[in-house]
Amino acid sequence: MEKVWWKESVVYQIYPRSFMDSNGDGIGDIQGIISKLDHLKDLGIDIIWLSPVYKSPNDDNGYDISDYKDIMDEFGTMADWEELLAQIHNRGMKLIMDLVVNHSSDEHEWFIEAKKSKDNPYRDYYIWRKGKDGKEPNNWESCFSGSAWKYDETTDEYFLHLFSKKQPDLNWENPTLRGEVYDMMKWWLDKGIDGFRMDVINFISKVDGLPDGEPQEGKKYVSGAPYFMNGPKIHEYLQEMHQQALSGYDVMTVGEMPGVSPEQAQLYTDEQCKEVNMVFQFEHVDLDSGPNGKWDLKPLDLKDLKWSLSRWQKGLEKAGWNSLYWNNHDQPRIVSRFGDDQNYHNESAKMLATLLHMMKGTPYIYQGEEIGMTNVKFDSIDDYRDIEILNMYKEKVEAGVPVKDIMKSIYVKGRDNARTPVQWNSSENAGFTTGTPWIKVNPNYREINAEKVVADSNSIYHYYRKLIQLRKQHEIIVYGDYDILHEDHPQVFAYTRTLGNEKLVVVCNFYGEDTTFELPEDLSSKHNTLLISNYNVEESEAISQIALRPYEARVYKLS
Ligand code: TEU
Ligand code: CA
Repeated sequence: MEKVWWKESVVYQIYPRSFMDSNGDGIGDIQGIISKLDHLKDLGIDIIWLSPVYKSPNDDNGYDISDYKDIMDEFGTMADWEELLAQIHNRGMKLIMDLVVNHSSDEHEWFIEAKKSKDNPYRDYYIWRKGKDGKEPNNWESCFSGSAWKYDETTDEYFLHLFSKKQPDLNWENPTLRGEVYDMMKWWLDKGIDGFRMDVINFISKVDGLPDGEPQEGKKYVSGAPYFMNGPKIHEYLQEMHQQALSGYDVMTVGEMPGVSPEQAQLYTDEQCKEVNMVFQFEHVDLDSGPNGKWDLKPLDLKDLKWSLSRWQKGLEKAGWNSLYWNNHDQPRIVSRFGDDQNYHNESAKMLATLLHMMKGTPYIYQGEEIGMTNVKFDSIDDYRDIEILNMYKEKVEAGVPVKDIMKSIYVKGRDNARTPVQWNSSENAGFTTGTPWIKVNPNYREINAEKVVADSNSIYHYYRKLIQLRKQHEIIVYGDYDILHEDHPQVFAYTRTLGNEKLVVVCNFYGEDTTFELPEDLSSKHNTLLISNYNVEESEAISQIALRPYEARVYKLS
């Protein structure tokens, strides 16, 4: 397996709107980010992934782009962005930008033109169809509720939008559009960026004819996923993109790919295929959803998590590469989700960090994760901002679902859990802004904030720092092979890593009760060194039978 920098790096995701506000307008911005770069450098971060900062009407907080080559006014100017890049590079870190090209904003100049007439030169940049029997061209549901089609009066046709009405899908069948995208990518690469995170990039190739999705009892619109996820020309497009835009630059790429399997991920990330370096898969964050999608709440079964993470570790062992994440701007906070943010906040956050960071792949940390930020419960729907939440709420209220039940699903799964402002200190608004924040601060900021955890050597923050340092010190954490231990243990997630004669043993108690874990004789008989743990461990302790306290995690190196 080839050794490269992006396999040995740790990435930190910034969602600019919620990171740090420098001018008191309540909205995070680029100067705010610059003011906090030392926090990231001290943590040990190598690469920053910046969620979109381009011009946008913010229907989906920047994932609806109206100008790919300019900066959103609220975030600053291109000069601010250039300063950001320079300041990141000065600190020896790298910057990857978000590439959102499955769709643009409906306020992008291309779409404004495309709407004008059927023979406009930009018409074919988007996906237009005639209605069928006075209805939408097909029965696909938008990811943000309702039909995936919007009717346009001027030309009496519908356009496709897999996300919001203000995010029309781009037509990748059109070579001119593809060329524009590659030129735009090179324009940013020439500014010196270090790569891209590619938004829903496995949605860009749609099946010819856009067939109806499988009808479902009682549903007007249904998923069209089989006809746009990992579509027929996806590999062709990604290879073309690599060849025409990326090759020749020493950069990294990560493709966000809902619905991807390990087998497909291997094709996307195999170094021979020249598509992307790694993908974001969703299997492990879909395990607590029922058959009716993310709002259909279901408790996590540890067996499922072991099965899923293990098959991804093994699936990309020989070719390809994994990304490792618990959190991003679309996911609820992990300590609230798979940990216990009430009784074992510190212990469970550290256990989850250990479990993930000792695996094989490139780890991603989402802003606030390193200080143990939690989910939030706002009493009123008026305090929520996310379009996915607001559309779902409206649809369910109209369908007669009790508000109490809707709010419960928002508390558990809503994207705004991840989007409350970063809690920097215990001053008003958590030090995020001197004005009124665009979304309320989590009321627990006096207990949970960066200033506090940086000052406390036993904190979640210092634990993350140590995990990152260990990855730099031990090649086995980056390149060692993964194998699960005692797959059937009901309470413990344990595995080994192996590189040559070296072995690592990772043992994590996933629950708030004591338990014991028995190491196989061939491992327990070896000399062991404790690399990290979230509890005090006696040095003399034998490891044949490990007594684990609530959410206890330990990593041993054997020799
Ligand atoms: O998300 C794509 C995606 O898979 C979403 O359906 C996501 O899973 C959803 O938020 C689940 O609740 C990307 C971005 O990360 C997201 O923020 C954008 O809203 C979306 O694409 C459209 O650009
Ligand atoms: Ca601001």
